[in-house]
Amino acid sequence: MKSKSIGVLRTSTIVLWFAAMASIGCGPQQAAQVSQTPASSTADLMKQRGLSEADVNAALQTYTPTGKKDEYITFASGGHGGNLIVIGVPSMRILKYVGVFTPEPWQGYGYGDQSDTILEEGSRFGKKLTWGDMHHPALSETNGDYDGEFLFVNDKANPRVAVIDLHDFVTKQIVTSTLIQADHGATFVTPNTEYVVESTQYPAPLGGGYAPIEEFQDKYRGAAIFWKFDRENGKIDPAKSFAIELPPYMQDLADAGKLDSEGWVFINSFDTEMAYGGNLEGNPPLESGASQNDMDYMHIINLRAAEQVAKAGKTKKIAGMDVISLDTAIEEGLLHLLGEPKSPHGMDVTPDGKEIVVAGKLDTHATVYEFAKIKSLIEQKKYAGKDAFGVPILPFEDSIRGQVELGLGPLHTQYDDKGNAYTSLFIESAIAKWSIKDLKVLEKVKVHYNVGHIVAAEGDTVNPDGHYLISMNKWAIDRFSKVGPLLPQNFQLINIASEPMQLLYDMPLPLGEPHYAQMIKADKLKPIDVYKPAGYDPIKDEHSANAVKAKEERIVRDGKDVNVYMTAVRSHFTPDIIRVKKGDTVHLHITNVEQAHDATHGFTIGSYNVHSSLEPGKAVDITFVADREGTFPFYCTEFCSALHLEMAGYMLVEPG
Ligand code: K7E
Ligand code: CUA
Repeated sequence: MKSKSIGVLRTSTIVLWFAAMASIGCGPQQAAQVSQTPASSTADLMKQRGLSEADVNAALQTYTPTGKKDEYITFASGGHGGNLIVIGVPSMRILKYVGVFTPEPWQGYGYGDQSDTILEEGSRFGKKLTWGDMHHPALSETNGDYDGEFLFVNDKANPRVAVIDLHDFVTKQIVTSTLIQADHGATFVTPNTEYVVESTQYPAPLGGGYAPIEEFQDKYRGAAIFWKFDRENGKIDPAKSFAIELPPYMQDLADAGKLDSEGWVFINSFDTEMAYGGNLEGNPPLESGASQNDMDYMHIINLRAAEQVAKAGKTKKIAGMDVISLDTAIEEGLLHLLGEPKSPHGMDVTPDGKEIVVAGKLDTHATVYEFAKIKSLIEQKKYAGKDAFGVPILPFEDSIRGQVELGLGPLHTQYDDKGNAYTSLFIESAIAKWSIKDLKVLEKVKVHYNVGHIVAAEGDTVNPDGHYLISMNKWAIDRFSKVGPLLPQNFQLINIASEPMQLLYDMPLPLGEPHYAQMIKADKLKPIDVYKPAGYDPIKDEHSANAVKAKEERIVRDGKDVNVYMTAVRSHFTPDIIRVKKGDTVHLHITNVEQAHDATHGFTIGSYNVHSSLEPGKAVDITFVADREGTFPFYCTEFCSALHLEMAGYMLVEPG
């Protein structure tokens, strides 16, 4: 009782204190005199911790008391950590990691038959991959707004696209095509998620064969893959997907058109010089070879028309993929190029779909292109020339509305609800806020340090929310306590609704390099609490054929195969003794028969690398060979109940 009343008193005192601060604009000392007694505790706290009024103001904008939820959820890629990070905003609390390209033991992801199938289907050239370089998550959209149903994300290193179902936050599919050998313009979705775009970064012979690098211009190619998404099944349908062959430039970020520009896709590129390195062989290093030209090329793809051409079968099969050749793309008018200032990076269609903002790393401007102008130039066939492959180039001057000088190293742009754009300035370590209409910088805010992408609330939709923006900084340097030479990245939360913009919070992110993120209104997500009824296979997304009900537990031997039908419930596994012979293949079928919220169990057998997570209602299958005799305790790895330590058993492997 006593502590409760003190709590109430303290809260009201803080409120009073802030009211006093606001009304008379005074410092902490004077404020302490306004309210009566324990107000000094806030002032004292500020003094003790060396906090300014601005610090406390920022803290009050992010502090989230126990039991209160966040207004937004951010999905950040985990970079070369290969897994997805789910973060609440404004609290900046990490809510979950989702196993995607990298096995994730907590979720049992990659440690059971089902999730292993997913990692297996992400193999390339027969090699199973256990990591990925995750760059750009894309939430599924309906009419250009995030709908909270699915999330797609790419692996740049081993070009792949994963599908995560947001009804349970589980990776359901990984698709890959050996057509290409690295991606970057991925993933981006069309406004109704008909297609998930994945385009190349580094050109290579299509299909993955060898060709001398001296034949770069002839034999190396880029491509854009349009993965067809089947929302009913929650899966990409590779059979209905297709690709377009692109010139051997290094295609970079992409974006899908929306509203006025729906049905079109825009992809940046650099290295239109087609340099390929060779700095020990008498050539300039790749980086300088690729930075000779003053202009690189935006690739403009008419996706609607391309879809028709693919449907008409004007494709050839390469690596199992229907590919529209570069010649066909030119003939059918599917592909146009357009100059872009040197080494562009970000490619961001404005919320109204009317304009495209391109920021060039080596240029201090962002260039604003008008889609209507681009479209009319294409219709009039008004070209400035053709590239070495015969792709028509649209005239730069006739396609832009203007440029805005932003500062050093502009990269990525996001939008708010008031007609403003925000562009990250990598070299300057700042974010520039600018008016789209006036092409004028309104304000800059410093960030720490080397900002890459930025993400605004609902920032890639047709209706951005404004308010919050996260600066995804590559370097942390001196922002946190020292942890050795490998440092976390730093996410800085910024209030963009205030004037001036206000830096609110630093969040270290120690999992790979989160390149990009998307931020969705939390109430758009409707994930389930438990798998109902018990016995659900989350990967196949159906009731498991091997689900086990209480009282139906059993061990069935069939030759050297031993099937163990097991249930888990607080606080025992049934059966709790498994007897096998050395050399047997053990098939565990475990169902957590609980339906209580958060009643998760784990299951592990020591020294056998057997592990699983059993969320309420989940059924898993685990197969392994009992190749070593001995006595192996198994137990529950989640502290699920008072008798959790007793939730255990033995696997006895008799000598064969
Ligand atoms: Cu790191 Cu979008 Cu892959 Cu820019 S990308 S920073
Ligand atoms: Cu079940 Cu601990």
